[in-house]
Amino acid sequence: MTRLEKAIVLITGASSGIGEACARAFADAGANLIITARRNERLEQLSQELRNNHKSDVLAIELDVRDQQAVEEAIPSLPDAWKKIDVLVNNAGLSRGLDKIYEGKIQDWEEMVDTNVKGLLYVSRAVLPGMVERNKGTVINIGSIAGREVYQKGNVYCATKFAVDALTKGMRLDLVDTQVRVCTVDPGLVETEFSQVRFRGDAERAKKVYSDMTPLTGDDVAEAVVFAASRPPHVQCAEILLLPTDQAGPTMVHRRK
Ligand code: NDP
Ligand code: 8X3
Repeated sequence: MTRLEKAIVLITGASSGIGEACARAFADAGANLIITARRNERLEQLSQELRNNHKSDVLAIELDVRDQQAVEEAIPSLPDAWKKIDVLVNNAGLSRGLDKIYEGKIQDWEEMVDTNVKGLLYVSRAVLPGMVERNKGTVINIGSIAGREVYQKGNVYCATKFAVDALTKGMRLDLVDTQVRVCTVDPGLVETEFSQVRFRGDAERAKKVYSDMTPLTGDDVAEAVVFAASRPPHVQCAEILLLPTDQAGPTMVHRRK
């Protein structure tokens, strides 16, 4: 029996990378999962796998976190058995482009701000009142080392992750008189689809980001997320900065060639 046995865990962006790994790790810990993302066919595949390999109940919901109305409708219309969310993992996020700020594409900026900042806010606004009412719950925001230090051409992506850091701290302050806990897990380089999305499918350029070093995997991050969520109720794991051993800062990476 783990502390997460039968807990209801909602993960945004569970169709890939860190979110998908979190779904497996929480299922391993005996939790029931609400997995959300835009690519529904991937969610369905993951649901099948989790139901087959674990004892978890799984609810897959196609949800674009940028769509305020859809988020506002999705949470209250959860089936009764799924309404009492114990853990929210605000993971959905992306980067687009790596450009000097005076050459950046406005559309890329909009997409990052809408997803990483506004999407996190919409989901949190919909889920937190229930946690406050029950005086119980854990919110885990996936920040980044990019939310602690800015790197060249990272400008707007870094700004969105600095915003996640501010929102995490703001949530913790506003919830201090409740038993709701707020945590940020801030990874360094994790090899997922992140760089493919950033470089719009340029697989070669994406691969180079992790070349000649050993990056984190989604599973490494998921382990930290589950650790944070499974502390005893009086323990609030506020921040985890998780770096590859080969990394000491956003651009300080030891490459073996
Ligand atoms: P992936 O690209 O592998 O996964 C991103 C996930 O976010 C996908 O499941 C995607 O699902 C989802 N997503 C993107 N946009 C939306 C949207 N509008 N609505 C709902 N879901 C969305 O990347 P990672 O797993 O690496 O990224 C996960 C988080 O980790 C992000 O917040 C990222 O900023 C952060 N991070 C990543 C690091 C890395 O090096 N990889 C390091 C530090 C932090 P779909 O497209 O199906 O909607
Ligand atoms: C993702 C990590 O350094 O590629 O947040 O921006 S980095």
